[in-house]
Amino acid sequence: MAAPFLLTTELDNIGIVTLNKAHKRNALDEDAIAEIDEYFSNIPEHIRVILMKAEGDHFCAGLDLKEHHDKERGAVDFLRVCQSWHRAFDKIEHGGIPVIACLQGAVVGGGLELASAAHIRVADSSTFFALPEGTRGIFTGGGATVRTAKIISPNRMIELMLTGRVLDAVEGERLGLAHYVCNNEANPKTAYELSLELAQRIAGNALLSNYAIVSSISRIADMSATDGLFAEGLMAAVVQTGRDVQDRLGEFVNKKAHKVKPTK
Ligand code: 1HE
Repeated sequence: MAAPFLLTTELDNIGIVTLNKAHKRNALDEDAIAEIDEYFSNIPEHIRVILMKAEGDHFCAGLDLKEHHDKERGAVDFLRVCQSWHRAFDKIEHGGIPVIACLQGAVVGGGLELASAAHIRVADSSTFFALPEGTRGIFTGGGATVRTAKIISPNRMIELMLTGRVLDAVEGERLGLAHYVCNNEANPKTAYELSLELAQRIAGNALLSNYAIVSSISRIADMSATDGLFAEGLMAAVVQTGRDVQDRLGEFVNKKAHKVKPTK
């Protein structure tokens, strides 16, 4: 039997998911997508945050081009493949649990689509981003036209795809593809260390606040302003029913809570 594509483990209430096909640069074949779908469909109830990382020097080389070549998929076959990616990545983005992607090396094609479904992207300084589909005679099919375009703007995505240009970690951060770049002078931590630190901090937030943040903001961005404001009010009202709201507010009122301070 083939080794699983995903290794999964837990650190307290943090789920750690590792792409585990380094010899193929973690390229995504049909089985890999099915495993991602399966994990994100069945997140254990005690898991508060998920950290998604990858074995080897590269996060993910995108669609398994060998499988795609060998299967000689027709239009309907590939439409189905794309829909299976959409379903799996939707579960990452809209599963209600914050997902942090810890990146290194290639984050390209479908690898960038996968990273774009995460809520936070922490990049090692070795990270590079590209959408080489145009140069391979294919097109994005794992959600980049929706998610990556939302992050960097549709026009920037058009330019990246037409030219096949490769962005380094710092250029990626400037466009929003990474929220943090690590392993450099400004931030000497490894991407994993910082990802874990962020995961632990986020796990300490109220469960319902995290749910609202990852479930409503990107959806509200797709709504009209009127609908969005209504949805925001509803979401806030639901979050308000959380068990620890009064405790957390009480800590502030009683001067026991941290203050919001500038970091420098
Ligand atoms: C692969 C794949 C892959 C590597 N599918 N097998 N994605 C791309 O166009 C990226 C294609 N890959 C690369 O450009 C490079 O492999 C990397 C920059 C990621 C890494 O380079 P390197 O020198 O470290 O590794 P390598 O020698 O190129 O690859 C090692 C092995 O992984 C090799 O197989 P081997 O049998 O010769 O050992 C490669 O063939 C294999 N490999 N990448 C299959 N992608 C739903 S639509 C989504 C659209 C897309 O994602 S398009 C794909 C874009």
